[in-house]
Amino acid sequence: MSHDAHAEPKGFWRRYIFSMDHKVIAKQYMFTGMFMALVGGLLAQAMRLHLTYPTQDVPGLGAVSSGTYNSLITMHGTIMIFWVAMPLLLGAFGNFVIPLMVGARDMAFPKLNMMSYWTFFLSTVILIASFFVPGGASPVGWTAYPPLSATLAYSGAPVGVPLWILAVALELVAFLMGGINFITTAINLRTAGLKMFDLPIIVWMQMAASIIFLFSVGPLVAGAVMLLLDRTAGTGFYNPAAGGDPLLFQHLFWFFGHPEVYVILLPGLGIIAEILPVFSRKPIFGYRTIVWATIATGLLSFVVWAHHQFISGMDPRLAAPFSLTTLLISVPVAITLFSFVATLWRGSLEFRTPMLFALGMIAVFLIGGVTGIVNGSHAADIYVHDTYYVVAHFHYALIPPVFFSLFAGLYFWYPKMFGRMMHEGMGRVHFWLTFLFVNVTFLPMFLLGFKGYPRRVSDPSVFASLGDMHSVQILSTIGTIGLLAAQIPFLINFFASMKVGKKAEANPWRSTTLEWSAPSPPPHGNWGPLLPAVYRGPYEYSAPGATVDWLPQDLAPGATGPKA
Ligand SMILES: [Cu+2]
Repeated sequence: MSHDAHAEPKGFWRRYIFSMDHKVIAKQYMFTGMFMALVGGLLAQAMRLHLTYPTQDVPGLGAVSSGTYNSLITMHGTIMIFWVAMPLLLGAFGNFVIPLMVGARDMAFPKLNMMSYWTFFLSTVILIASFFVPGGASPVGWTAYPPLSATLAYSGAPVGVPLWILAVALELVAFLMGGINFITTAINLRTAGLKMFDLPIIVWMQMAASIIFLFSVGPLVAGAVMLLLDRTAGTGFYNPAAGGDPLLFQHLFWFFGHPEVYVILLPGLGIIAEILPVFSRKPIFGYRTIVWATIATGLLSFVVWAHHQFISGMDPRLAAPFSLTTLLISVPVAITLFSFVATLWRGSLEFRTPMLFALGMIAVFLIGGVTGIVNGSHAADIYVHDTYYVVAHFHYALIPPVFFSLFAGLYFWYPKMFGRMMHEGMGRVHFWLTFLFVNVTFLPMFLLGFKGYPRRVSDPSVFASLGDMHSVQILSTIGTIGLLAAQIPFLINFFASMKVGKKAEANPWRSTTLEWSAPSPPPHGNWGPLLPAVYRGPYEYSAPGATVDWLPQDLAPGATGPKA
């Protein structure tokens, strides 16, 4: 029995809790990530309410001191990146689709996979616990820059900061274990006939994200250990008085931090790459170009990190080269986006909910991409660094892959995951409200940035001399309230459809990749006694001479088309 195959578990605990089945582990990551998205979203809501009415209590929280505000922003950023983006885009989608798309029975190391989730679960418990310890949760920002983070006298939170460091370290370990499984499964467990360049794009993107993560995490772990030593053992790695340098931590942090945004972006783009051909009934445009652009993005992501430090006191001679590499990295990403748009060209477009979120992702992400050029140019960055322009930019760059791709992927693979369809009408309401309120929330922040309003300041009214922007603050806060409310139809649809949704066929979207050849939902071990064999590329839609407009990868040669 090959090592990805394991016996069907008996009993509730082995079947649903300590499961080695990639499909169950995918759902565990998904539910945990969705819960943390709610936590992260409510923290953002509290921040917005406080920024709009700094002297008033926030419902459910009471008075918000500047210390509490610092904890709100720290935990919001930390949770959205490490406990929402990572578990949903990698943990859930990577786990669910990779073994099915390569024609395997499970991940290469099922036990390690189970351990990766439970390590992640432990890290989640520790992070949530840090809200309730004496001194409160960490207030040093998700970037945890010293000297604030290295000095108890400055930061306070005597328990919150070390717990934050421990939780993040465990989370990183969990995704290291997950990444090893993703890469090994995608390369070693491909079924007969499935060549590397027959792999669906999402598998390439998940692999690239896992490899980037593997190579970028080391320096951060070293940096965190030195931080903990400075904070608890009195070393001086980041203390100039002791011969150390706080800038060292910034380099170590961003050597991880910037590649991390591609660890999030690439799986998000991968989801879009799977959806566009299905709802355009056309092969993806430039399959190999997208694969090479992904590899180029991965390589370049390691040489741009100091664009976060243009005005940190770093040697100014470094600014121009890092500015150049930063502008360069937008090229392969743009190539991928243009290929996406070219896929739509002359297609027979179907605007089902997955497709709406896919198109919304491209539209909103473009704003994130284009506005990043200002930050990437070291001269222009002097004016916008640490202002709300940066906050607007990175939300426009991160919300599309994290939420628009997430929703696109959820509406798309829900039938395969749960064997039922989500409600299309509610899906459309969810899309249009989310699309509207994302823009109502974040577009006004560019205005605040142009006015010079700094980020991470608890009471913006101290900057009234920059111009009264209270109405802009109110507009942005209305946006966040609308954005949270817009998720209600989704949550109802998501949970209710599990019980009352229309029963799903094996291939409701008439798609060509392998997962749609398995039943909905797939049984333990995914396939019958025989594994599927692959005879063609992943996106053969509207092939000349075919009787129907889709040719599944496992359709034997000579067959003119699958059963309609
Ligand atoms: Cu960056």
